[in-house]
Amino acid sequence: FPKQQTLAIIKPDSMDEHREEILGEIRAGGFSISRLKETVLSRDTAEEFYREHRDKPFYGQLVDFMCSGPCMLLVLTKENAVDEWRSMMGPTDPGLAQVTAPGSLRARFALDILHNALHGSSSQEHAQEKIHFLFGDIITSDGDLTSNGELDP
Ligand code: YYY
Ligand code: MG
Repeated sequence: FPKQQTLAIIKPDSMDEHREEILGEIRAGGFSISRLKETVLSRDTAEEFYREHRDKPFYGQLVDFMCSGPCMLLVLTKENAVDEWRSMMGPTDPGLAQVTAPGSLRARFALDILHNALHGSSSQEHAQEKIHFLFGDIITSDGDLTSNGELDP
C-alpha cells in the first residue's frame, strides 16, 4: 500500500482521561503524526465538519458535543492509513465494538454511540477534504502534505 493521510480527532469525552494513552496507541500502531492541533471547535466549524449528517436525528447533539470542550485534531500518515485507523478505532457504537472488536479504541474508551471517543475519515476523499478544511493543507499526489505556510504547532 502507498502512504496515505487520514484525519483523526480525539473527541472532547476522551481528552481528559485517555488522550495520552490514545496518542501512545497511535504511535505504537506505526502512524506518524504529521499535524497536531488542540482546539475548541466553533459551532460553525462543527456544523460544517459534520454537514453530511445534517438531516439525521442526532445532528444537533453531535454538533453540541463536538464543541463542548477541547478536541485534538491529528493528521496521521501510514500505508493504508484511512482503513488502518478506522480498524484501530473500531465501530461507531461501542456496544457493538465491545462484541466485534474488543481491543479497539472505541471498545476501550467510548462511553456511548454519541460520546465515542474518536473520529476517523471514512475515505481518502473525505480525509483530503477535512484535512484541508481544518488545517488548510493540501495533500500532493505522492501523499505528502503541502503546508499553507503556517508552522506546525
Ligand atoms: O464515521 P463514524 O464516526 O464511525 O460514524 P458516522 O455514522 O459517520 O456518524 C458520525 C458521528 O455521529 C458518530 O461518530 C457519532 C454520531 N452518531 C450518533 O450520535 N448516533 C448515531 N446513531 C450515529 C452516529
Ligand atoms: Mg463517518
